[in-house]
Amino acid sequence: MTKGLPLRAFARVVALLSLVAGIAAAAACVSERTSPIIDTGDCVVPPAAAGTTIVFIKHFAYVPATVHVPAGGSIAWVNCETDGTPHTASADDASFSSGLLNRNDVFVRAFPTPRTAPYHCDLHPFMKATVIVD
Ligand SMILES: [Cu+2]
Repeated sequence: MTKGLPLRAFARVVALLSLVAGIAAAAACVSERTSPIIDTGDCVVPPAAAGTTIVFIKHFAYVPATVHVPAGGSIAWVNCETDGTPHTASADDASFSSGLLNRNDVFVRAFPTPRTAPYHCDLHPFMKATVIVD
């Protein structure tokens, strides 16, 4: 008779644990969906940027100004200007160019081999930064 109670208690603990696990999994799922909201200016990073190194474009600057990426990795540039100012990310040697990026637009580029790639904004030539592929 006394055996039944601990078993029931155990079952209740297991049920509670799986409920907690379920809530945690659901929360992780939600946070994955909402994590694209970046606190610096509420910039939205779209799914295309998943798994990349991100460079934000904000206040007429690339952040970070010098970005390192391992060979074979990709960089995603995201325009985070709250006033909608468009920018580009254009290699000084013309090996890549994003074209016009409006707010929340993303440009993803893979960098297969080690190199140093200075780049700039076609619209604002004072905006300069560098990609270093390690
Ligand atoms: Cu610009």
